[in-house]
Amino acid sequence: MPPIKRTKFKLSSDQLLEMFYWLKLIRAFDERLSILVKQGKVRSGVYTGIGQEAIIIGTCYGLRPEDYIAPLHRDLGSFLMKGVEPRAMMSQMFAKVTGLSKGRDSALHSGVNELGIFGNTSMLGSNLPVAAGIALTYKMEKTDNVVIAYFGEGASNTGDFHEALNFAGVHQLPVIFICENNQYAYSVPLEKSMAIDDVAIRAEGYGFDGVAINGNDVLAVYQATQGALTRARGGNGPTLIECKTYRWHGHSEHDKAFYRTDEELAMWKSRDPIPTFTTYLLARHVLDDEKLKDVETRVKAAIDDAVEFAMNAADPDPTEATTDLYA
Ligand SMILES: Cc1ncc(C[n+]2csc(CCOP(=O)(O)OP(=O)(O)O)c2C)c(N)n1
Repeated sequence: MPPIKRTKFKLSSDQLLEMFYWLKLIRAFDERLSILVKQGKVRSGVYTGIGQEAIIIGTCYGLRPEDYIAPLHRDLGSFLMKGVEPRAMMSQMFAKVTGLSKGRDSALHSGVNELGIFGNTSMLGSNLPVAAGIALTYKMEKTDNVVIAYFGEGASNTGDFHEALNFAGVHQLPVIFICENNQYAYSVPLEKSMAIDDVAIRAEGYGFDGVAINGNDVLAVYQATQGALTRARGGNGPTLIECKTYRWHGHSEHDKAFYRTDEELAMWKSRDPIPTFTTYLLARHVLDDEKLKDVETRVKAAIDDAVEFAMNAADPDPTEATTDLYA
């Protein structure tokens, strides 16, 4: 088969390789974090998204700097794709002065306004009305920027979720709701928290489209997101995309996840987004052994550098604990 010039998704070989780099980088970032937690070196609570990375690549790839994202605790990779350097992100996990919040929070609640990243709070689902609010601003300012808001299937049972979708539907706002349906809300399996199979159908109740897709397929997520972006930028309102996926680790790194079976985990590991995308790229001659090695070398260098930098960075100065506060 000759090398492809462009896929049906209008992605060039270089762009596909770039997506592959992000996929490998985000997996490596979380895997290293998990090891650092076990070594007792990280001060933050750590919530990895290992197994769910395709959602981040497919939704963040090609976003504009002006587009806002409202990520979840599990979406550290979206910070990287939106432009946060691995050094700063790792420093954040080490609560160092070089981190996003200069060592002031538990790593999960930082945002970066200049990069279009809204810092989430611990109240799950509460980022969604804020995302709708940012989208309202974009509509009022008559820009064609878009907001991408992430939430778990657990959060889709909160009032905030329903208020946000209703408001976005009524006002036809440029927001894309991305459900990371990883089958469990902490230890609660899907069937014990919802009487329906698909979160996606909830969109219909608010007057816009919802679609359920394979969240472990980078290009399926990308394709669905591109359609939603086109609609949102064209003034045609919100979309809900439910990405079916699975988190390989516990809810957090301190959760051993005894509530699920080894067989279930093994089944989902067989749907790992990395080999799926690797096979696709190899079969189309976008990737070969040399390029694969190059990506892996660059990823390892970036993570090693970030860890080294963060570990050697300064702790926050206690006398500055109240600077940057405002009321
Ligand atoms: C409003 C709210 N209720 C309860 C909690 C406690 N809590 C923390 S994580 C979690 C599970 C979240 O599951 P889900 O929304 O599916 O996201 P996931 O962690 O699976 O990505 C819960 C219930 C919370 N943080 N916020």
